[in-house]
Amino acid sequence: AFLSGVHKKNNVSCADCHGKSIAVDDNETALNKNCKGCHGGFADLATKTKEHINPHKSHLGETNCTACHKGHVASKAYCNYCHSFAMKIPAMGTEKESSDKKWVQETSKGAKDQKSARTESADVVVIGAGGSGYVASITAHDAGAKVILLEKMPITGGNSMLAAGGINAARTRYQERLGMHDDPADMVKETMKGGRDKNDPELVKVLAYKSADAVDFLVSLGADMTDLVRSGGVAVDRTHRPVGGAAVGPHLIKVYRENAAKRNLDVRVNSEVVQILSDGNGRVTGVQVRGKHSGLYTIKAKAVIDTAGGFAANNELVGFYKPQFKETASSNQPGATGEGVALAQKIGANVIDMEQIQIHPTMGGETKVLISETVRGSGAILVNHAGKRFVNELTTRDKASAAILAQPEKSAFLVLGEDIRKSNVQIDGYIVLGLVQQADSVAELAAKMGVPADALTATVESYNKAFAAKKDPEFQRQDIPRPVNGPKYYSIWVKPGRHHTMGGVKINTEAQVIGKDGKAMTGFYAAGEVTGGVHGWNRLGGNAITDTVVFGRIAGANAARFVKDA
Ligand code: MEZ
Repeated sequence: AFLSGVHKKNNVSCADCHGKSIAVDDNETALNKNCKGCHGGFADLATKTKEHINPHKSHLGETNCTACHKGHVASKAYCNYCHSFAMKIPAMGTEKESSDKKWVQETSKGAKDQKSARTESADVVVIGAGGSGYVASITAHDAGAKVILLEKMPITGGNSMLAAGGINAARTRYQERLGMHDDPADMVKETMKGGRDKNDPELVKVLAYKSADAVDFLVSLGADMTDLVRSGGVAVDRTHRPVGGAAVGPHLIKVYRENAAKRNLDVRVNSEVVQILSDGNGRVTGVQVRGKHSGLYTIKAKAVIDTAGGFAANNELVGFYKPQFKETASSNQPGATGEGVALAQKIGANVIDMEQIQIHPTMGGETKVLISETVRGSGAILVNHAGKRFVNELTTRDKASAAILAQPEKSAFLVLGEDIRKSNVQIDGYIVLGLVQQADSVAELAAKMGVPADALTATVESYNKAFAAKKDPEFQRQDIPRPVNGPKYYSIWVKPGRHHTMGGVKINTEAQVIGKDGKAMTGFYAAGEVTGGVHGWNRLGGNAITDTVVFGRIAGANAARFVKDA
Protein backbone atom coordinates (compact mmCIF):
# COMPACT_ATOMS: atom_id res chain seq x y z
CA ALA A 1 0.00 0.00 0.00
CA PHE A 2 2.95 2.33 0.49
CA LEU A 3 5.01 4.05 -2.19
CA SER A 4 7.61 1.31 -2.19
CA GLY A 5 4.87 -1.16 -3.18
CA VAL A 6 3.39 1.18 -5.79
CA HIS A 7 6.86 1.63 -7.26
CA LYS A 8 7.57 -2.10 -7.26
CA LYS A 9 4.36 -2.74 -9.16
CA ASN A 10 5.63 -0.36 -11.81
CA ASN A 11 8.99 -2.09 -11.96
CA VAL A 12 10.82 0.63 -10.09
CA SER A 13 13.68 -0.99 -8.22
CA CYS A 14 15.06 -0.18 -4.76
CA ALA A 15 18.13 1.34 -6.41
CA ASP A 16 15.97 3.64 -8.55
CA CYS A 17 14.93 5.43 -5.36
CA HIS A 18 17.85 4.79 -3.04
CA GLY A 19 20.75 4.94 -5.47
CA LYS A 20 23.73 2.70 -4.84
CA SER A 21 23.36 2.53 -1.07
CA ILE A 22 20.26 1.47 0.82
CA ALA A 23 21.50 3.51 3.82
CA VAL A 24 19.56 6.79 4.05
CA ASP A 25 21.07 10.01 5.39
CA ASP A 26 18.96 12.28 7.58
CA ASN A 27 18.37 14.74 4.73
CA GLU A 28 17.16 11.82 2.61
CA THR A 29 19.29 13.34 -0.13
CA ALA A 30 19.40 10.50 -2.67
CA LEU A 31 15.70 9.76 -2.29
CA ASN A 32 14.73 13.36 -2.94
CA LYS A 33 17.11 13.70 -5.85
CA ASN A 34 15.70 10.56 -7.42
CA CYS A 35 12.05 11.59 -6.78
CA LYS A 36 12.71 14.82 -8.62
CA GLY A 37 14.72 13.01 -11.32
CA CYS A 38 11.68 10.87 -12.22
CA HIS A 39 8.73 13.13 -11.36
CA GLY A 40 10.19 16.59 -11.99
CA GLY A 41 10.86 19.48 -9.63
CA PHE A 42 8.31 21.52 -7.73
CA ALA A 43 7.70 23.89 -10.65
CA ASP A 44 6.84 20.99 -13.00
CA LEU A 45 4.74 19.28 -10.39
CA ALA A 46 2.86 22.49 -9.60
CA THR A 47 1.61 22.63 -13.17
CA LYS A 48 0.50 18.99 -13.03
CA THR A 49 -1.19 19.15 -9.63
CA LYS A 50 -4.97 19.15 -9.93
CA GLU A 51 -5.79 19.82 -6.27
CA HIS A 52 -7.64 23.05 -5.40
CA ILE A 53 -4.84 23.76 -2.91
CA ASN A 54 -1.59 23.23 -4.77
CA PRO A 55 0.91 21.69 -2.33
CA HIS A 56 3.73 22.11 -4.85
CA LYS A 57 3.22 25.87 -4.86
CA SER A 58 2.57 26.58 -1.20
CA HIS A 59 3.94 28.99 1.37
CA LEU A 60 6.28 26.20 2.55
CA GLY A 61 8.25 26.65 -0.66
CA GLU A 62 10.38 23.90 -2.20
CA THR A 63 10.85 21.23 0.45
CA ASN A 64 11.99 17.62 0.48
CA CYS A 65 9.53 15.38 -1.38
CA THR A 66 9.93 12.96 1.53
CA ALA A 67 8.35 15.48 3.91
CA CYS A 68 5.02 14.23 2.49
CA HIS A 69 5.71 11.22 0.28
CA LYS A 70 6.94 8.19 2.20
CA GLY A 71 8.43 4.98 0.92
CA HIS A 72 7.77 2.36 3.53
CA VAL A 73 5.07 3.99 5.60
CA ALA A 74 1.91 5.82 4.57
CA SER A 75 2.32 9.24 2.97
CA LYS A 76 0.90 12.29 4.70
CA ALA A 77 0.49 15.82 3.39
CA TYR A 78 2.71 18.03 5.59
CA CYS A 79 0.15 20.84 5.11
CA ASN A 80 -2.32 18.81 7.13
CA TYR A 81 -0.34 19.16 10.33
CA CYS A 82 -2.04 22.57 10.41
CA HIS A 83 -4.82 22.44 7.84
CA SER A 84 -7.45 19.86 6.99
CA PHE A 85 -7.29 19.97 3.22
CA ALA A 86 -9.15 17.20 1.49
CA MET A 87 -6.19 16.43 -0.73
CA LYS A 88 -5.12 13.07 -2.01
CA ILE A 89 -1.49 12.11 -2.34
CA PRO A 90 -0.15 8.80 -3.63
CA ALA A 91 -0.07 6.01 -1.03
CA MET A 92 -1.78 8.20 1.53
CA GLY A 93 -2.62 6.37 4.72
CA THR A 94 -4.33 6.98 7.98
CA GLU A 95 -2.85 9.08 10.79
CA LYS A 96 -1.84 5.82 12.48
CA GLU A 97 0.04 4.50 9.49
CA SER A 98 2.01 7.68 8.91
CA SER A 99 5.18 7.73 10.97
CA ASP A 100 6.00 11.43 11.02
CA LYS A 101 4.01 12.66 13.97
CA LYS A 102 5.21 9.69 15.94
CA TRP A 103 8.78 10.47 15.03
CA VAL A 104 8.56 14.00 16.37
CA GLN A 105 7.11 12.74 19.64
CA GLU A 106 9.55 9.88 20.06
CA THR A 107 12.65 11.88 19.44
CA SER A 108 11.42 14.63 21.72
CA LYS A 109 11.79 12.34 24.68
CA GLY A 110 15.49 13.01 24.96
CA ALA A 111 18.37 10.62 25.17
CA LYS A 112 19.64 10.90 28.68
CA ASP A 113 21.75 7.84 29.07
CA GLN A 114 22.13 6.71 25.54
CA LYS A 115 25.49 6.67 23.80
CA SER A 116 26.37 8.38 20.55
CA ALA A 117 27.41 6.10 17.72
CA ARG A 118 29.87 8.63 16.30
CA THR A 119 31.41 12.03 16.88
CA GLU A 120 31.82 14.91 14.46
CA SER A 121 33.15 18.40 15.00
CA ALA A 122 32.27 21.93 13.96
CA ASP A 123 33.10 25.45 15.10
CA VAL A 124 29.49 26.47 15.63
CA VAL A 125 26.35 24.36 15.93
CA VAL A 126 23.04 26.13 15.43
CA ILE A 127 19.88 24.50 16.81
CA GLY A 128 16.76 25.18 14.76
CA ALA A 129 16.54 26.24 11.12
CA GLY A 130 13.92 28.98 11.37
CA GLY A 131 14.66 32.63 10.63
CA SER A 132 17.11 33.23 13.48
CA GLY A 133 18.88 29.92 12.82
CA TYR A 134 19.46 30.75 9.19
CA VAL A 135 20.57 34.30 9.92
CA ALA A 136 22.96 33.16 12.67
CA SER A 137 24.36 30.38 10.47
CA ILE A 138 24.88 32.56 7.42
CA THR A 139 26.51 35.26 9.57
CA ALA A 140 28.83 32.83 11.39
CA HIS A 141 29.73 31.12 8.11
CA ASP A 142 30.54 34.44 6.45
CA ALA A 143 32.79 35.27 9.41
CA GLY A 144 34.81 32.13 8.69
CA ALA A 145 33.29 29.53 11.03
CA LYS A 146 32.47 25.95 10.12
CA VAL A 147 28.76 25.78 10.90
CA ILE A 148 26.26 22.93 11.20
CA LEU A 149 22.59 23.97 11.23
CA LEU A 150 20.26 21.34 12.74
CA GLU A 151 16.49 21.12 12.32
CA LYS A 152 14.35 18.47 14.00
CA MET A 153 11.46 18.80 11.54
CA PRO A 154 11.48 17.38 8.00
CA ILE A 155 11.50 20.89 6.55
CA THR A 156 13.31 24.10 7.46
CA GLY A 157 11.63 27.43 8.11
CA GLY A 158 10.24 27.25 11.65
CA ASN A 159 7.62 29.77 12.60
CA SER A 160 9.35 32.38 10.43
CA MET A 161 8.09 30.43 7.44
CA LEU A 162 4.55 31.30 8.55
CA ALA A 163 5.21 34.97 9.30
CA ALA A 164 2.62 36.98 7.46
CA GLY A 165 3.24 40.59 8.39
CA GLY A 166 6.71 41.98 7.92
CA ILE A 167 9.79 43.29 9.68
CA ASN A 168 9.62 46.44 11.78
CA ALA A 169 12.53 48.78 11.23
CA ALA A 170 13.00 52.45 11.96
CA ARG A 171 14.66 55.05 9.74
CA THR A 172 15.20 52.79 6.76
CA ARG A 173 15.99 53.85 3.22
CA TYR A 174 12.49 52.73 2.21
CA GLN A 175 10.83 55.00 4.73
CA GLU A 176 13.09 57.88 3.71
CA ARG A 177 12.34 57.28 0.06
CA LEU A 178 8.67 57.93 0.91
CA GLY A 179 9.60 61.08 2.80
CA MET A 180 8.66 59.48 6.12
CA HIS A 181 10.39 60.41 9.30
CA ASP A 182 10.90 57.57 11.74
CA ASP A 183 13.20 57.35 14.69
CA PRO A 184 14.64 54.24 16.44
CA ALA A 185 13.97 56.09 19.71
CA ASP A 186 10.24 55.97 18.88
CA MET A 187 10.53 52.27 18.09
CA VAL A 188 12.08 51.78 21.54
CA LYS A 189 9.27 53.74 23.20
CA GLU A 190 6.47 51.94 21.35
CA THR A 191 8.01 48.49 21.83
CA MET A 192 8.37 49.15 25.57
CA LYS A 193 4.85 50.53 25.83
CA GLY A 194 3.44 47.59 23.84
CA GLY A 195 5.36 45.20 26.12
CA ARG A 196 3.80 46.90 29.17
CA ASP A 197 7.27 48.14 30.08
CA LYS A 198 8.28 44.64 31.10
CA ASN A 199 10.84 44.30 28.29
CA ASP A 200 14.58 44.42 28.93
CA PRO A 201 15.22 48.02 27.79
CA GLU A 202 18.80 47.27 26.71
CA LEU A 203 17.63 44.49 24.39
CA VAL A 204 14.93 46.77 23.01
CA LYS A 205 17.48 49.49 22.22
CA VAL A 206 19.57 46.98 20.29
CA LEU A 207 16.44 45.77 18.46
CA ALA A 208 15.46 49.26 17.39
CA TYR A 209 18.84 50.81 16.64
CA LYS A 210 19.98 47.81 14.58
CA SER A 211 16.65 47.36 12.79
CA ALA A 212 17.49 49.43 9.70
CA ASP A 213 20.77 47.48 9.33
CA ALA A 214 18.73 44.30 9.59
CA VAL A 215 16.63 45.37 6.61
CA ASP A 216 19.81 46.24 4.65
CA PHE A 217 21.20 42.81 5.53
CA LEU A 218 18.07 41.10 4.17
CA VAL A 219 18.23 43.17 1.00
CA SER A 220 21.92 42.23 0.61
CA LEU A 221 20.83 38.57 0.67
CA GLY A 222 18.31 39.27 -2.11
CA ALA A 223 15.12 40.00 -0.16
CA ASP A 224 12.49 42.55 -1.18
CA MET A 225 11.42 44.79 1.71
CA THR A 226 10.08 47.73 -0.25
CA ASP A 227 6.44 47.82 0.83
CA LEU A 228 5.38 49.51 4.05
CA VAL A 229 2.36 49.02 6.27
CA ARG A 230 1.37 49.91 9.80
CA SER A 231 1.13 47.46 12.69
CA GLY A 232 -0.80 47.76 15.94
CA GLY A 233 0.63 49.99 18.66
CA VAL A 234 2.82 51.95 16.25
CA ALA A 235 2.33 55.53 15.00
CA VAL A 236 4.12 55.21 11.64
CA ASP A 237 4.34 52.74 8.75
CA ARG A 238 7.29 50.72 10.07
CA THR A 239 6.48 47.21 8.94
CA HIS A 240 8.52 46.34 5.82
CA ARG A 241 7.37 43.56 3.52
CA PRO A 242 7.63 42.42 -0.09
CA VAL A 243 5.92 44.44 -2.80
CA GLY A 244 2.14 43.98 -3.03
CA GLY A 245 1.92 42.98 0.61
CA ALA A 246 3.05 39.38 0.12
CA ALA A 247 3.68 37.40 3.31
CA VAL A 248 7.16 38.09 4.60
CA GLY A 249 8.01 34.63 5.99
CA PRO A 250 7.86 32.42 2.91
CA HIS A 251 9.81 35.07 1.01
CA LEU A 252 12.54 35.28 3.63
CA ILE A 253 12.86 31.54 4.07
CA LYS A 254 13.25 31.14 0.30
CA VAL A 255 16.00 33.77 0.38
CA TYR A 256 17.69 32.09 3.38
CA ARG A 257 17.51 28.63 1.78
CA GLU A 258 19.05 29.99 -1.41
CA ASN A 259 21.81 31.75 0.51
CA ALA A 260 22.55 28.62 2.54
CA ALA A 261 22.75 26.54 -0.64
CA LYS A 262 25.01 29.13 -2.31
CA ARG A 263 27.39 28.86 0.63
CA ASN A 264 27.16 25.09 0.76
CA LEU A 265 26.07 25.38 4.38
CA ASP A 266 25.69 22.09 6.22
CA VAL A 267 21.93 22.14 6.94
CA ARG A 268 20.45 18.93 8.35
CA VAL A 269 16.71 18.29 8.67
CA ASN A 270 15.22 15.36 10.61
CA SER A 271 17.98 16.05 13.14
CA GLU A 272 16.85 16.75 16.67
CA VAL A 273 19.22 18.00 19.34
CA VAL A 274 18.54 15.95 22.46
CA GLN A 275 21.25 17.42 24.69
CA ILE A 276 23.46 20.46 24.75
CA LEU A 277 26.80 19.30 26.11
CA SER A 278 28.67 21.36 28.65
CA ASP A 279 31.67 21.05 30.92
CA GLY A 280 29.41 21.59 33.95
CA ASN A 281 30.90 25.04 34.54
CA GLY A 282 28.82 27.05 32.12
CA ARG A 283 30.90 26.32 29.01
CA VAL A 284 29.23 24.50 26.12
CA THR A 285 31.16 21.81 24.30
CA GLY A 286 28.72 20.65 21.64
CA VAL A 287 25.45 18.81 21.21
CA GLN A 288 24.06 15.31 21.02
CA VAL A 289 21.76 14.77 18.05
CA ARG A 290 19.24 12.16 17.13
CA GLY A 291 19.09 11.79 13.36
CA LYS A 292 15.95 10.19 11.93
CA HIS A 293 18.07 7.57 10.18
CA SER A 294 21.56 7.97 11.61
CA GLY A 295 20.57 7.62 15.26
CA LEU A 296 22.40 9.26 18.11
CA TYR A 297 25.63 11.11 17.44
CA THR A 298 27.70 13.88 18.97
CA ILE A 299 28.92 17.10 17.42
CA LYS A 300 31.75 18.72 19.34
CA ALA A 301 31.68 22.48 18.93
CA LYS A 302 33.24 25.52 20.57
CA ALA A 303 30.03 27.48 20.29
CA VAL A 304 26.35 26.60 20.23
CA ILE A 305 23.58 28.96 19.14
CA ASP A 306 20.10 28.08 20.33
CA THR A 307 17.51 29.31 17.83
CA ALA A 308 14.99 26.53 18.45
CA GLY A 309 11.93 28.81 18.64
CA GLY A 310 9.03 29.12 21.04
CA PHE A 311 6.40 26.75 22.38
CA ALA A 312 2.99 28.05 21.33
CA ALA A 313 2.30 24.73 19.54
CA ASN A 314 2.87 22.76 22.75
CA ASN A 315 -0.51 22.36 24.40
CA GLU A 316 0.91 20.82 27.58
CA LEU A 317 3.58 23.45 28.11
CA VAL A 318 1.18 26.30 27.35
CA GLY A 319 -1.29 24.71 29.78
CA PHE A 320 1.41 24.52 32.43
CA TYR A 321 2.31 28.20 32.20
CA LYS A 322 -1.13 29.58 31.28
CA PRO A 323 -3.91 27.05 31.96
CA GLN A 324 -6.61 29.29 30.46
CA PHE A 325 -4.89 29.16 27.03
CA LYS A 326 -4.48 25.38 26.92
CA GLU A 327 -7.24 24.58 24.48
CA THR A 328 -6.88 27.69 22.32
CA ALA A 329 -5.92 27.13 18.68
CA SER A 330 -2.32 27.90 17.82
CA SER A 331 -1.04 29.66 14.70
CA ASN A 332 2.34 27.96 15.09
CA GLN A 333 4.10 25.28 13.04
CA PRO A 334 3.95 21.82 14.66
CA GLY A 335 7.60 21.93 15.74
CA ALA A 336 7.17 24.99 17.98
CA THR A 337 7.19 22.84 21.09
CA GLY A 338 9.82 24.50 23.25
CA GLU A 339 12.63 21.93 23.51
CA GLY A 340 15.17 24.69 22.93
CA VAL A 341 14.25 26.28 26.24
CA ALA A 342 14.35 22.97 28.13
CA LEU A 343 17.72 22.01 26.64
CA ALA A 344 19.22 25.33 27.72
CA GLN A 345 17.69 25.11 31.20
CA LYS A 346 19.20 21.67 31.67
CA ILE A 347 22.71 23.08 31.39
CA GLY A 348 22.03 26.00 33.69
CA ALA A 349 20.48 28.74 31.57
CA ASN A 350 18.11 31.16 33.23
CA VAL A 351 14.67 31.79 31.77
CA ILE A 352 12.36 34.77 31.91
CA ASP A 353 8.63 35.54 31.38
CA MET A 354 7.67 31.96 30.52
CA GLU A 355 4.01 32.59 31.35
CA GLN A 356 3.75 35.46 28.85
CA ILE A 357 1.97 33.88 25.90
CA GLN A 358 0.57 36.07 23.17
CA ILE A 359 -2.92 35.61 21.83
CA HIS A 360 -3.24 36.96 18.29
CA PRO A 361 -6.65 38.56 17.75
CA THR A 362 -7.40 37.28 14.28
CA MET A 363 -7.14 33.62 13.38
CA GLY A 364 -9.52 32.43 10.68
CA GLY A 365 -12.61 31.02 12.44
CA GLU A 366 -12.03 27.41 13.47
CA THR A 367 -8.75 27.11 11.52
CA LYS A 368 -5.06 27.51 12.35
CA VAL A 369 -4.69 30.16 9.65
CA LEU A 370 -3.53 33.50 10.94
CA ILE A 371 -5.27 36.44 9.32
CA SER A 372 -2.45 38.91 9.23
CA GLU A 373 -2.54 42.10 11.28
CA THR A 374 -1.57 43.80 8.01
CA VAL A 375 -5.17 43.26 6.85
CA ARG A 376 -6.24 45.66 9.60
CA GLY A 377 -3.18 47.79 8.82
CA SER A 378 -4.40 48.01 5.22
CA GLY A 379 -7.73 49.43 6.44
CA ALA A 380 -10.02 46.53 7.46
CA ILE A 381 -12.34 47.02 10.43
CA LEU A 382 -13.28 44.65 13.23
CA VAL A 383 -17.01 44.22 13.64
CA ASN A 384 -18.95 42.24 16.25
CA HIS A 385 -21.95 39.98 15.76
CA ALA A 386 -24.20 43.02 16.20
CA GLY A 387 -22.58 44.55 13.10
CA LYS A 388 -20.74 47.24 15.08
CA ARG A 389 -17.10 48.23 15.54
CA PHE A 390 -16.00 47.71 19.12
CA VAL A 391 -12.26 48.46 19.30
CA ASN A 392 -9.51 50.50 17.65
CA GLU A 393 -8.27 47.93 15.13
CA LEU A 394 -4.72 49.18 15.45
CA THR A 395 -4.41 48.84 19.17
CA THR A 396 -1.93 46.30 20.52
CA ARG A 397 -2.70 42.59 20.24
CA ASP A 398 -3.40 41.98 23.89
CA LYS A 399 -6.06 44.70 23.89
CA ALA A 400 -7.61 43.69 20.56
CA SER A 401 -7.76 40.03 21.66
CA ALA A 402 -9.30 40.97 24.99
CA ALA A 403 -11.93 43.08 23.20
CA ILE A 404 -12.91 40.15 20.95
CA LEU A 405 -13.00 37.73 23.86
CA ALA A 406 -15.26 40.17 25.71
CA GLN A 407 -17.92 39.75 22.97
CA PRO A 408 -20.61 37.19 23.89
CA GLU A 409 -19.59 35.01 20.89
CA LYS A 410 -15.85 35.39 21.64
CA SER A 411 -15.34 36.00 17.94
CA ALA A 412 -15.70 38.85 15.44
CA PHE A 413 -15.46 39.68 11.74
CA LEU A 414 -12.95 41.56 9.68
CA VAL A 415 -14.81 43.65 7.12
CA LEU A 416 -13.10 45.18 4.11
CA GLY A 417 -13.69 46.47 0.61
CA GLU A 418 -12.12 46.29 -2.80
CA ASP A 419 -9.28 48.81 -2.31
CA ILE A 420 -8.14 47.04 0.85
CA ARG A 421 -8.22 43.63 -0.85
CA LYS A 422 -6.19 44.92 -3.77
CA SER A 423 -3.53 46.40 -1.47
CA ASN A 424 -2.82 43.10 0.30
CA VAL A 425 -2.24 40.03 -1.82
CA GLN A 426 -2.56 37.79 1.24
CA ILE A 427 -6.34 38.33 1.18
CA ASP A 428 -6.49 36.46 -2.14
CA GLY A 429 -4.87 33.55 -0.31
CA TYR A 430 -7.60 33.61 2.34
CA ILE A 431 -10.17 33.56 -0.48
CA VAL A 432 -8.52 30.43 -1.92
CA LEU A 433 -8.66 28.87 1.55
CA GLY A 434 -12.42 29.49 1.68
CA LEU A 435 -12.20 31.86 4.66
CA VAL A 436 -13.74 34.91 3.01
CA GLN A 437 -17.40 35.82 2.45
CA GLN A 438 -17.95 38.06 -0.59
CA ALA A 439 -20.94 40.20 -1.55
CA ASP A 440 -21.97 42.94 -3.95
CA SER A 441 -23.37 45.17 -1.23
CA VAL A 442 -22.88 45.73 2.50
CA ALA A 443 -26.44 44.51 3.15
CA GLU A 444 -25.79 41.27 1.25
CA LEU A 445 -22.55 40.81 3.18
CA ALA A 446 -24.41 41.34 6.46
CA ALA A 447 -26.88 38.60 5.50
CA LYS A 448 -24.01 36.20 4.79
CA MET A 449 -22.36 37.09 8.09
CA GLY A 450 -25.63 36.76 10.01
CA VAL A 451 -25.44 40.29 11.41
CA PRO A 452 -28.10 43.08 11.18
CA ALA A 453 -27.83 44.77 7.78
CA ASP A 454 -28.81 48.26 9.02
CA ALA A 455 -26.14 48.13 11.74
CA LEU A 456 -23.39 46.99 9.39
CA THR A 457 -24.38 49.57 6.78
CA ALA A 458 -24.23 52.34 9.42
CA THR A 459 -20.86 51.03 10.64
CA VAL A 460 -19.34 51.07 7.16
CA GLU A 461 -20.77 54.53 6.41
CA SER A 462 -19.43 55.95 9.62
CA TYR A 463 -15.97 54.42 9.03
CA ASN A 464 -15.85 55.78 5.49
CA LYS A 465 -16.68 59.22 6.89
CA ALA A 466 -13.79 58.83 9.32
CA PHE A 467 -11.57 57.91 6.36
CA ALA A 468 -12.61 61.06 4.50
CA ALA A 469 -12.17 63.26 7.59
CA LYS A 470 -8.90 61.49 8.54
CA LYS A 471 -10.28 61.30 12.04
CA ASP A 472 -11.93 58.44 13.92
CA PRO A 473 -13.97 60.04 16.73
CA GLU A 474 -15.39 56.66 17.82
CA PHE A 475 -12.24 54.64 18.43
CA GLN A 476 -9.37 57.06 17.76
CA ARG A 477 -7.81 54.81 15.16
CA GLN A 478 -4.77 56.76 14.03
CA ASP A 479 -4.44 55.50 10.48
CA ILE A 480 -7.23 54.85 8.00
CA PRO A 481 -5.42 54.26 4.73
CA ARG A 482 -8.44 53.09 2.73
CA PRO A 483 -12.24 53.14 2.95
CA VAL A 484 -14.41 50.03 2.95
CA ASN A 485 -15.63 50.46 -0.62
CA GLY A 486 -17.15 48.36 -3.41
CA PRO A 487 -17.83 47.01 -5.88
CA LYS A 488 -17.20 43.93 -3.77
CA TYR A 489 -17.30 43.71 0.02
CA TYR A 490 -15.60 41.01 2.05
CA SER A 491 -15.69 39.59 5.56
CA ILE A 492 -13.62 37.04 7.47
CA TRP A 493 -14.83 35.41 10.68
CA VAL A 494 -12.01 35.59 13.24
CA LYS A 495 -11.17 34.32 16.71
CA PRO A 496 -8.10 34.91 18.88
CA GLY A 497 -5.46 32.16 19.06
CA ARG A 498 -2.03 31.40 20.54
CA HIS A 499 0.66 33.04 18.48
CA HIS A 500 3.93 33.85 20.23
CA THR A 501 5.69 32.96 23.44
CA MET A 502 7.38 36.10 24.75
CA GLY A 503 9.31 34.24 27.44
CA GLY A 504 12.34 32.04 27.07
CA VAL A 505 16.06 31.84 27.61
CA LYS A 506 17.58 34.96 29.14
CA ILE A 507 20.19 36.69 26.99
CA ASN A 508 22.26 39.87 27.10
CA THR A 509 22.78 42.40 24.31
CA GLU A 510 25.58 40.22 22.88
CA ALA A 511 23.06 37.34 22.51
CA GLN A 512 24.98 35.39 25.16
CA VAL A 513 22.85 33.06 27.25
CA ILE A 514 22.70 34.08 30.89
CA GLY A 515 23.08 31.35 33.48
CA LYS A 516 21.17 30.97 36.73
CA ASP A 517 24.12 32.63 38.47
CA GLY A 518 23.50 35.79 36.41
CA LYS A 519 26.72 35.37 34.39
CA ALA A 520 27.03 34.91 30.64
CA MET A 521 27.62 31.26 29.78
CA THR A 522 30.71 30.51 27.72
CA GLY A 523 30.26 29.80 24.01
CA PHE A 524 26.48 29.71 24.37
CA TYR A 525 24.29 32.11 22.39
CA ALA A 526 20.57 32.32 21.62
CA ALA A 527 18.30 34.37 19.37
CA GLY A 528 14.68 34.64 18.32
CA GLU A 529 11.58 33.21 19.96
CA VAL A 530 13.54 30.80 22.16
CA THR A 531 14.67 33.87 24.12
CA GLY A 532 12.75 36.11 26.52
CA GLY A 533 13.07 39.76 27.42
CA VAL A 534 12.90 41.49 24.05
CA HIS A 535 9.12 41.77 23.83
CA GLY A 536 8.12 42.06 27.48
CA TRP A 537 4.54 40.96 28.13
CA ASN A 538 3.17 41.70 24.68
CA ARG A 539 4.99 41.63 21.36
CA LEU A 540 4.20 44.20 18.69
CA GLY A 541 3.31 42.80 15.26
CA GLY A 542 6.37 42.90 13.00
CA ASN A 543 8.90 42.85 15.85
CA ALA A 544 9.44 39.07 15.72
CA ILE A 545 11.20 39.12 12.38
CA THR A 546 13.28 42.07 13.56
CA ASP A 547 14.23 40.01 16.61
CA THR A 548 15.28 37.02 14.48
CA VAL A 549 17.43 39.12 12.16
CA VAL A 550 18.99 41.52 14.69
CA PHE A 551 19.80 38.95 17.37
CA GLY A 552 20.48 36.17 14.84
CA ARG A 553 23.21 38.35 13.33
CA ILE A 554 24.64 39.25 16.73
CA ALA A 555 24.67 35.60 17.84
CA GLY A 556 26.28 34.43 14.60
CA ALA A 557 28.97 37.13 14.61
CA ASN A 558 29.79 36.68 18.30
CA ALA A 559 29.91 32.89 18.07
CA ALA A 560 32.31 33.08 15.12
CA ARG A 561 34.49 35.62 16.95
CA PHE A 562 34.49 33.49 20.08
CA VAL A 563 35.60 30.44 18.08
CA LYS A 564 38.46 32.40 16.53
CA ASP A 565 39.64 33.68 19.90
CA ALA A 566 39.15 30.43 21.82
O1 MEZ B 1 4.66 39.83 13.86
C1 MEZ B 1 3.63 39.17 13.71
O2 MEZ B 1 3.34 38.22 14.42
C2 MEZ B 1 2.70 39.54 12.64
C3 MEZ B 1 2.93 40.82 11.95
C4 MEZ B 1 1.67 38.75 12.38
C5 MEZ B 1 0.58 39.15 11.50
O3 MEZ B 1 -0.50 39.40 12.02
O4 MEZ B 1 0.79 39.27 10.30
